[in-house]
Amino acid sequence: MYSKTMPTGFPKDFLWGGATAANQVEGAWNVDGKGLTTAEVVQKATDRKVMSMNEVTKESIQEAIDDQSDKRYPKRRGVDFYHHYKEDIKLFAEMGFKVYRLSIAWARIFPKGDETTPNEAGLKFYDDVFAECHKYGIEPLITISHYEMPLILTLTNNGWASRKTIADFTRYTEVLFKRYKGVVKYWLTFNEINASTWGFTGTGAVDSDLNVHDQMQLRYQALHHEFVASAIAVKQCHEIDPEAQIGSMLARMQTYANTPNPVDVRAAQLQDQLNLFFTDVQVRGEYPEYMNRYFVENGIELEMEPGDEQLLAEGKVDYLSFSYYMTTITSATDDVEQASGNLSMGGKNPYLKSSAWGWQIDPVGLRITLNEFWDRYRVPLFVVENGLGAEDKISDDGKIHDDYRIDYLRQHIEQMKEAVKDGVDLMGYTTWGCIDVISAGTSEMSKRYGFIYVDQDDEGNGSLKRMKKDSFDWYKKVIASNGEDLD
Ligand code: BGP
Repeated sequence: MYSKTMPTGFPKDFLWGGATAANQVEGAWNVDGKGLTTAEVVQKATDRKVMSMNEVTKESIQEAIDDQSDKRYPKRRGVDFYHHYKEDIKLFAEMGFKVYRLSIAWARIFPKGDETTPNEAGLKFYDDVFAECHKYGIEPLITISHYEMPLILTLTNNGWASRKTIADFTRYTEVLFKRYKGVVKYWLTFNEINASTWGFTGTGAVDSDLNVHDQMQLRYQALHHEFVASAIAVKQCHEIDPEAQIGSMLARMQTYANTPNPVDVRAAQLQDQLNLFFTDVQVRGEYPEYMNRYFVENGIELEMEPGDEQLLAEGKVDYLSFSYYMTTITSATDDVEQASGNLSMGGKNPYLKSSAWGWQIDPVGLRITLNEFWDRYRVPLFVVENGLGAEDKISDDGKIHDDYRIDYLRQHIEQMKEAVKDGVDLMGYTTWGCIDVISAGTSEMSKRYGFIYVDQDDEGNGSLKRMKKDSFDWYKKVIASNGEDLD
């Protein structure tokens, strides 16, 4: 008699919560010893459909260094979580969060990136934040580098382009694992590590003066340094705090073939491989063969040192986390109308609606991705970003009726539950931007994701007052029912 049964819902210890990132939420960009970061030299986009997060030059960086205001650099102000964290975490607790994903600003701990002793005021701030989380039984899930690094590492090493940055990063991670041993149970090394193929925000390297080939050569070399740094961090974490779990984090770019024509299906398979390359390295511990062909055909020659491959094999992550927002279409020919999406372009899907920023909404795609990841990697999975960016308006009754966000989240939670019934080992779900934050791609405030509205506009005007949206009480119900009551 086959005794295995089908799960009927989320596991009882499912980690419900929400996510933010230091560079988008904290503000306090120049207090308590913190150094300037790469996120704080990026300006707000002039067109909301065009990402500004990678648009930097050596000149624009110098201009930003000389500018001591936050007027043109919204990520310097965030939503002032630095001074509001007790109020914000209390609100997360009111929703019933089991986990809160946040990132540590590397430049609060090592303001210049190359110091040998950390900045105590920075460590103390996160001591206090984690204590506030534990006060409510909320587990912190920490992203060690979320789209930022000390700017000095760009100026001296050109970010991850230089192998020297590995030592700076692993000195930082060792301090974190020792300081927060027994306090932080869940770690992630790099946010959306595949974003390094898109440029500055992932690599911390200025490559605007290079041609496309040289840009990709630099970015894949930078990625190799990040892979090695991540593997060393995984080993450090296992040695310093064996009770903790450390994962990788990918921006999932689920794509479909434009037609059943096998050439389109093959084109989509290659696009999928180019997205899974990162998780293949960090979960399986080695470079996949299909990348050998890709590197040869694109003239990319990676420099590796003896021992690097051994390190990758020893530094495999414990779980795989990812962001999921949208899906795209891939065609072998380029006659497909392009859609705009989370940091990357792709074809338009006639079966899907899009957000106001052109992101194609595809809940079933999340079930597809979860099944594919579980089949491929056999490690626990964690959806650490999912949400709908929208221009929330305060209605005449003074409330924010974000039914559109409830619908988006409900549909994605339904598909996660289907994936759990399919047998996928899913650890948890942290919605992106559980409180309104500055957008990563465009540095807008008006692209809101939160259950909690923050009174601030794109120019930084506002009281920063926090206000519950309709989705706040809805999500509270979802968590209280462990994902059963989604109405
Ligand atoms: C992901 C980032 C998050 C978050 C999210 C939404 O790429 O990891 O930091 O910002 O995208 O993107 P955006 O803020 O551009 O709408």
